[in-house]
Amino acid sequence: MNDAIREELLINTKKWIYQAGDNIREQMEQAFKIDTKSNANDLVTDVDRATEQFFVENIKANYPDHKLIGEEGYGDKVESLDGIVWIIDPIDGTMNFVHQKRNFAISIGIYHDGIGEIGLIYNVMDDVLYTAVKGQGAYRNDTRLKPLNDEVRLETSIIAMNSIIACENKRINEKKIQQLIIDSRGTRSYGSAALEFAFLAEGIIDAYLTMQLAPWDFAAGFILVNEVGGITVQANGNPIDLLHNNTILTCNKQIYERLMNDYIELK
Ligand code: 2AM
Ligand code: CA
Ligand code: CA
Ligand code: CA
Repeated sequence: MNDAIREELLINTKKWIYQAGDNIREQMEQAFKIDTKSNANDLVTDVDRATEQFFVENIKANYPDHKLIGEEGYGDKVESLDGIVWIIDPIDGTMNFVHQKRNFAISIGIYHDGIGEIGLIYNVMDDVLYTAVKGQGAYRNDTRLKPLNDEVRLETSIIAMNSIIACENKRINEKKIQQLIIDSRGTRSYGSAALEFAFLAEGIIDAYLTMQLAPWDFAAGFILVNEVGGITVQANGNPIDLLHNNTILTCNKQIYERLMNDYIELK
């Protein structure tokens, strides 16, 4: 992808994200419909759907040859990462959107032949836009993010995780996760994977571990974290797969080996 195309994509995507943010804030003031998906706690609203449709319409009108994967299904059936592929989560953190009216984000990753080119995560209620362009660094609004702190140790780290993985389960050794909770400085659970990636890139947390994310949850965050020198893998250490659900560990490189060797043991 050449610089001019990348620049134009970035400008348009930022514009649409800010418009979508305005729309979401407006729709929040009115009654909106809440449905459930895979289970009673898996929520989706009319605002999720309308926001994804807004992006699909704009992208298709401007870039008819681009492909689009979106959580709510208004995109294409994408089976390969050839060409330009947009991976969109219209509202990441729908439970927060419904219950808290804050702590949710729009997440957009743009890939070219499988390479992450542009990642945008917009914290809608805080009006904070995280931006990353491959090889050009990452930003929080207009402020460039620093490379991740190379002095951090596990003992001084804040680890984000879904607390359910510390309970008895079939997938990960929960005893070692309990030890991680004890050994690290503290743990957090923000309820928006995109924001957890963004907070890692910002350096306000040091790792995020979770047992199931979909491509739209991590497509933008992966690019953002890359640009500040962080590492993102599946929890078994394999490279992430942008076409399927993944376990995810994204972290500061300084604590990667410790986390892998001492705390993360998949069953
Ligand atoms: P969502 O709000 O877009 O659904 C909550 O811990 C995080 O996990 C959110 O980013 C949420 O995204 C995501 N999430 C919720 N249910 C999920 C599922 N069944 N598979 C993968 N990710 C999920
Ligand atoms: Ca969802
Ligand atoms: Ca999501
Ligand atoms: Ca979502």
